[in-house]
Amino acid sequence: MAKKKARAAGTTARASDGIGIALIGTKFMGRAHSTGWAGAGRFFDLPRRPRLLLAAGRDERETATFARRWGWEGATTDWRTILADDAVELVDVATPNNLHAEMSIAALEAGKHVACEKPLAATLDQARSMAIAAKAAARRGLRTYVWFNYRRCPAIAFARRIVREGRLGRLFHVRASYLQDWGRAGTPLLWRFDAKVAGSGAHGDLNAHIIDMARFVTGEEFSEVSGAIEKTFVAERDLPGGGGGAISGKGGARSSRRGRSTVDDCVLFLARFSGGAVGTFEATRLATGNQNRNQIEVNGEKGSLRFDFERMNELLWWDDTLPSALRGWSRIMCTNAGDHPYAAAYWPPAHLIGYEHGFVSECADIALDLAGREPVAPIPDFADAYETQRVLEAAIRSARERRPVAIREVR
Ligand code: NAI
Ligand code: SOE
Repeated sequence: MAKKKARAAGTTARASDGIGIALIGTKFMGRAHSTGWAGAGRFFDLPRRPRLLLAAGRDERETATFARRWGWEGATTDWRTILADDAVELVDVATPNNLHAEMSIAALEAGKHVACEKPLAATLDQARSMAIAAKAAARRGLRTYVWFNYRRCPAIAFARRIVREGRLGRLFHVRASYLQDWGRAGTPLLWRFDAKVAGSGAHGDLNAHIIDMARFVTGEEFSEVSGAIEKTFVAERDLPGGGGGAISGKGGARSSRRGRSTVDDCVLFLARFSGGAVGTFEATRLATGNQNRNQIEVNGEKGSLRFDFERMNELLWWDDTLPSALRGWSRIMCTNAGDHPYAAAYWPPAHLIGYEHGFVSECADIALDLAGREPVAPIPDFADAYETQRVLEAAIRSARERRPVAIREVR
């Protein structure tokens, strides 16, 4: 069935039908990206709308059901099928981290643009090979994108604008943490706890986001990482008995057997930035009571910014240039069309947006970029995400070798 459906999609598509997208991976991110591709052409005025051509998964019935429900024209259980389909212009990689390199490089070699999930790869070597392949493919006009979706929260894109306008002045501190608590002992040994598949635990999963956010908001690069701690608290977990793709393992049966977790539960580190600021970073899956608290605060000589994804529509702002009697944290609702990035595409002021809108905005930005137009906020390509991967690697070296690691050491 797989090959037949793929061919059918390929022979009927024309360029005017839209940007032909094929998705690999049909669970959490598969759903988020499907929402994004479908919503982009509705909320945004795009030169060419994405066309949801093919979804690739592993289980035939499940993938076909997913494709029908989430609006894909065809389904396949062999992701390589999509590489030969001329109607597919962009391959969207939403599979576990160890598959990103193989799938993305194959897609680039087949002449497709690629949008790959974060972290760029499970290992620095894989990430480097992706950056090299992307550079070669760029000479053939191919584009790469990485799904660091929090850049597309209006509050985060607005924070970047405020820093670029010089409203914070010289930057002193970046304080970032990504706190989750689903990694408690009762959670089974999902792929996220297997170093061969995930590369690392909370580190690549969550620090990757806040490293990217810090680079994006400040416009500065990391120059050194030090004082890192890598810790695994839950060394053994029940093996999943099949099913259950959610990060919590919900819905999955358990086996009575246990296996070893080979990843960190948390990684903390200190950082220095190219512009002179210093930073602290923390990623954990065991911050009991914090379910998805992705936070960043930046302190400068003229003011400060604070963001917490659990209140994603808001940016907190302290203006230190005001008379002292008037100073205080202002809560800016980042929903005003004309004032705040992306807001014009959605609802009237204070009619809030949610998690999925970050993906809609990212898909719209990709469509704009493919049409040669300026995205609302810059999208990281493989070269950019490789810089984030180097910082991840530096932190691990700092933790294991108990020393400061200059980013220039990590190539
Ligand atoms: P998941 O476990 O929910 O789904 C993974 C999907 O990949 C499943 O559909 C599975 O069948 C498929 N898959 C695995 N091996 C495959 C193969 N050989 N061929 C075809 N399909 C295959 O995982 P989730 O949460 O969707 O994560 C996927 C990626 O997205 C990871 O890299 C993760 O780090 C990233 N992610 C990013 C998020 C973000 O905020 N940008 C949020 C959640 C995940
Ligand atoms: C699980 O920790 C997870 O889904 C990550 O994989 C995502 O990148 C993060 O945005 C939300 O949490």
